[in-house]
Amino acid sequence: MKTSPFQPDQTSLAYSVGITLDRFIKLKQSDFPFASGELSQLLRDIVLAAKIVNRETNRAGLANIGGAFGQTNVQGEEQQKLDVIANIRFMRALSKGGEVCAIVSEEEDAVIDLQNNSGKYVVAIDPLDGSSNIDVNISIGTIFSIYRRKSPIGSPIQLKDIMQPGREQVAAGYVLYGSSTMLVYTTGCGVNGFTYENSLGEFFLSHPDIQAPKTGNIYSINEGLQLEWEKGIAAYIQSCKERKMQSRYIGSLVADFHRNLLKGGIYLYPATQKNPSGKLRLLYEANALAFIIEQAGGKASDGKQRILDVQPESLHQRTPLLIGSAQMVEEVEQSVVLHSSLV
Ligand code: P6P
Repeated sequence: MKTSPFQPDQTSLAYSVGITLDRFIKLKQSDFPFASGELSQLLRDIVLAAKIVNRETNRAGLANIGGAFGQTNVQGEEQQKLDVIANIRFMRALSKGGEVCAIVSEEEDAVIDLQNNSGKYVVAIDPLDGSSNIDVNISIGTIFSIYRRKSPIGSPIQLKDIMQPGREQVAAGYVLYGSSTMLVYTTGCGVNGFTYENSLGEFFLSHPDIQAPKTGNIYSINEGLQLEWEKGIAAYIQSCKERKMQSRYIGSLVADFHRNLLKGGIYLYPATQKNPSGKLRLLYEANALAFIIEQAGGKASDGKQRILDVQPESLHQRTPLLIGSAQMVEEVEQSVVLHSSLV
């Protein structure tokens, strides 16, 4: 159908290039009939911090802010300087923005209670995932989830505000600091991607209405851990090899996830001897990507159940993660069930 010159085809580059993220957030606010603008403002606060972290990431090598910070985080992982900087930037933006009452961060042991009696939202965030890749200039990312608090506004933060299953998210997204910097997010009405134009300091809509291919030809897993996989995972990966699929593993979750989201594929981080509950974190890694992939038509599972249905029991809880094209996730789930029944 020919579009009128005054109604540009929304997939055209001309259309998308003109839309900044800020304008898009405003336009999409109408998706929420009772929206009063707080969620929009919260998204803008996150975007501001992302722009600052992007700048810091781009200059890490020159400004001697790459490399190790000399301390370990609550996970016992060696903190990189950029980890610490990114955490500070997001904490500051969310605190000053005024829309958030509590934050769960990979870099913080406990919940950060912002003592903000008017804050309606809780944010779970991995400020800089994959930061061990900084020194070798491999893409890294920020991952965030946004929840509405459950307890009354103004009352003390309660466990039920923090320990919400992923299906309760009102928004989720990631920033990929790569060959270009992108921000991809959902508020439950589809998934849209924005590319940062450094010279203008703006994100522009570049990937409207992202749809995950139903299947794909890429599998992403750390093959060095093959001897530790359960039989169902090993059998599935063997079948990928027999079908001559492509093995692509960057070792940076956001980068691997983003490629598979756009091209079709599956990322797997199953339970291993070192990480019997999986390596990745439920609250601030798996849940956000699971919300995004489902909104794009894909799937996310821990091998037994939908990631978004997992009831969190602890802040830094780990989970096995099988995420990507729907048919591929279904296949590996079937393989896990089949082989566990054969035990
Ligand atoms: P491994 C980075 O440390 C991370 O959390 C993810 O970004 C990445 O996908 C995974 O761990 C890599 O883990 O054990 O394969 O090095």
